[in-house]
Amino acid sequence: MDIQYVRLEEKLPPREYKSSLESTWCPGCGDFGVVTALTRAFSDEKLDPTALSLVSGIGCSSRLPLWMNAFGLHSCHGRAVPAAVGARLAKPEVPVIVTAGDGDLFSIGMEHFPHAARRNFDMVVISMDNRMYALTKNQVSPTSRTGYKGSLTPYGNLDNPFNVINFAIASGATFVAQTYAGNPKHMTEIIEAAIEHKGFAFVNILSPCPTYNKLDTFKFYKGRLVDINKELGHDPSDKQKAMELAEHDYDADYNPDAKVPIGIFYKTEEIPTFEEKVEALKEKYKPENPETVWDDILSNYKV
Ligand SMILES: Cc1ncc(C[n+]2csc(CCOP(=O)(O)OP(=O)(O)O)c2C)c(N)n1
Ligand code: SF4
Repeated sequence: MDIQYVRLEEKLPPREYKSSLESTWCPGCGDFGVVTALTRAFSDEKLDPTALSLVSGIGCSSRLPLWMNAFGLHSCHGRAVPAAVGARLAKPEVPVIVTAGDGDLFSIGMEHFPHAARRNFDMVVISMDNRMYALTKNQVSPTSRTGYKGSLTPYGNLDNPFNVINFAIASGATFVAQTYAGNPKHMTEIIEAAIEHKGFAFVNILSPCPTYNKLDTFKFYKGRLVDINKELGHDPSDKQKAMELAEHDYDADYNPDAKVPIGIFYKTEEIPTFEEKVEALKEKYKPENPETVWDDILSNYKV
């Protein structure tokens, strides 16, 4: 069953998707780039600000819905994904975009991510990955590099970073991509592809925090990024290759010459979305046809 999003007849200019509130982010924060890319993508996709939901958790990055002109739910720390699932099920014709931090999604909110992914809800989950907790003033997150010095790890992080790309693929996400806050064109293309994808789309955006994170800076990413689709010809239907390519990101922790891959790692549209399955059930058991329900239920009890 094909569920279509509400779309405008004409494109709105990107600025129409921004709210009048003044941002409280620090000058130079990578997250500004994410706002720019989202407004461009919403404009290109002709999304209607009155039929668009942005859901976040808590963190610097999770403030994003405040700066946007759309419905926004600034929920609880770690609960962006389940709140977004509720929005999806209530109104399947309204696109839902989660924008949250790597801490929000992969520390306290970790248990929600794989279950939303495997159920293949048709939504976009964006991690604004600054590789630490910024709002609470610089603690390590699951994506922090080994050796990262945060306020509670003055001798350096002992943990190995978590590979969010491979986790998303292994969880059953049907679209998995990575992009970079310093490249608005690439970010916009990836966000548009994620919105157009039918199913659970995960986009990791490498978004530097110049105030606290002195390792994962714009300077660090400069010259390291490799577009796996355009430069390496990666075919996103190749799941095994996708997982191999994603490993390279994490070499960057140990090898100063390592490259950081961006692009669409994995994509399949062969798996139905949860919302499509619900619509099919509603159609099968619609009120005009009540005996179907009883036939099906009673058939389970036949001896
Ligand atoms: C239940 C709960 N636990 C802890 C906190 C404190 N807290 C607020 S934001 C945050 C981490 C934010 O990191 P991240 O999600 O990566 O976002 P960033 O600020 O880096 O953008 C924490 C631990 C909280 N607000 N609520
Ligand atoms: S502390 Fe870092 S992540 Fe938070 S607004 Fe400032 S630069 Fe951005």
